[in-house]
Amino acid sequence: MTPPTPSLPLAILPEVAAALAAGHPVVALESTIITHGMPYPQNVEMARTVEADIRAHGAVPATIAVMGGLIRIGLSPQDLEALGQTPGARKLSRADLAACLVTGDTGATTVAATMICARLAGIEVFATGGIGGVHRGAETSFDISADLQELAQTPVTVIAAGAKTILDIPKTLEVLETLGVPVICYRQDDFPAFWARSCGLAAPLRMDQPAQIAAAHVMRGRLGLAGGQLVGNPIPEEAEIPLPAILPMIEQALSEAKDQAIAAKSVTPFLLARIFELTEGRSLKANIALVRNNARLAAEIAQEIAKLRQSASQP
Ligand code: PSU
Ligand code: MN
Repeated sequence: MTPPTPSLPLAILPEVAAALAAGHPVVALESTIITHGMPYPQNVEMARTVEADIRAHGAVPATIAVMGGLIRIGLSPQDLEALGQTPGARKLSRADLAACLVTGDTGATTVAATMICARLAGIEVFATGGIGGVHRGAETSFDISADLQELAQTPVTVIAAGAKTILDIPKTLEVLETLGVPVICYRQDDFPAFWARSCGLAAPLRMDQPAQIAAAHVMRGRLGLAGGQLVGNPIPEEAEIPLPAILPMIEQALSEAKDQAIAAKSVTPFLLARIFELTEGRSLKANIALVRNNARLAAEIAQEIAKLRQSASQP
């Protein structure tokens, strides 16, 4: 990995910088899930727990956000707490990142923006909950998350529990295929649907070993293929909310969003917050369990990539 250019507006936490310099495994984490995905204080608690999970599995966590005109790669406990309590934090995707750095606002990175920042810092693996995708009714609204395009152009492997059924999952998989993004399911054939372990559709690829996922990531680089990989890691069985239990709440949240003319960047946060209320917190518990599960797998993949990079650099 080449070290980041000094002129970049990056502030890398010393622990993360030391790990990157030594070629040790690092896992990036997004921050929109903290500011727009969960209520305070569970959001900060979740972020701390996930960081601890990554450490316990042999990697260094780097939560990413924009604060004070800098891309922060790794947040101190105080910064994490402050971010979790910033109600006006901006939601940053590819289109918003540069503007937020210039205005000095506090911004939370989505999957797309986190991938961009991770790459700038030299981090190759990123754990999250669910990715953005093609929204239901996209044929009229044109609402397709920038996360999908980012997966097609930025070389970071993203571990997620699939996509929420607030989205149109078949269309999301079609777009990923068109964009040439490898969608790899971990230890099962079906693409996971966030709260549920399966969406009823097979994913194009399946891998059962973190070392294989790591090797495929490195192979893509060797082939000069742009973009990353999406790994679908199903929610642990004991935390699963089966589709029939969650679907009525999703339908209700979607119809409220329509009635209230919620659009653009507000759609996903609105739906997440409503589903949390409608399930009386059950969705939040599941959400935390699946992010932790993804963090553990990401740490294993990051370790395998670090091993491959190390052996490649030996004479
Ligand atoms: N889906 C989830 N939880 C989330 C998000 C999506 O299940 O927290 C967040 C992520 O940060 C994702 C973003 O990158 O929402 C996608 O937003 P949009 O659909 O506006 O691109
Ligand atoms: Mn959108």
